Amino acid sequence: MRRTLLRAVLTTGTAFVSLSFLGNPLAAHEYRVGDLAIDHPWTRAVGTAAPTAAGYMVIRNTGAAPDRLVAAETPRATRVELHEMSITDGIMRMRPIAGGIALPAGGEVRLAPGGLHLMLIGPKGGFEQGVRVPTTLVFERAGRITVELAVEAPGARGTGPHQGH
Ligand SMILES: [Cu+2]
Repeated sequence: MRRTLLRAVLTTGTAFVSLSFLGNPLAAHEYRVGDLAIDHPWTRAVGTAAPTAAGYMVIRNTGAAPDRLVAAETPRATRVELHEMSITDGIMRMRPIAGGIALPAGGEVRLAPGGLHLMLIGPKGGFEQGVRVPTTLVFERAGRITVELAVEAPGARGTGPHQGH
């Protein structure tokens, strides 16, 4: 009886893992490290000649202390910078954020098109829609975690705040 139950649990676990890899790349995926929850990291498909690609996600700090995203890296790009977009004299520009991206205690920070983002400089080999790009995030307090950026369509704008939950 107990053995059967254990087998059922194991089978269910295996099925879940398989689905998360074979399933819709648009499906939400979430990671936790320390007090941080990282929701649906994603990027857009780019060709092999693309000079850059951008990474987006929502980071929730469920803890009582502020944290900070200080760096990111991936084997699939030459380097990763943390960028913000701003409109100066009617022109949209992006620039590296000095000191990283602040994550206030109890707050939610959205990296999204038109705002904060990871800038992957020199993506290697292009990103094909449907694959995933492993990317390591480095936080001041919570430490490091490797997430997978889901590669979405070239024109993807991202999902709404709670779509897919
Ligand atoms: Cu940028």
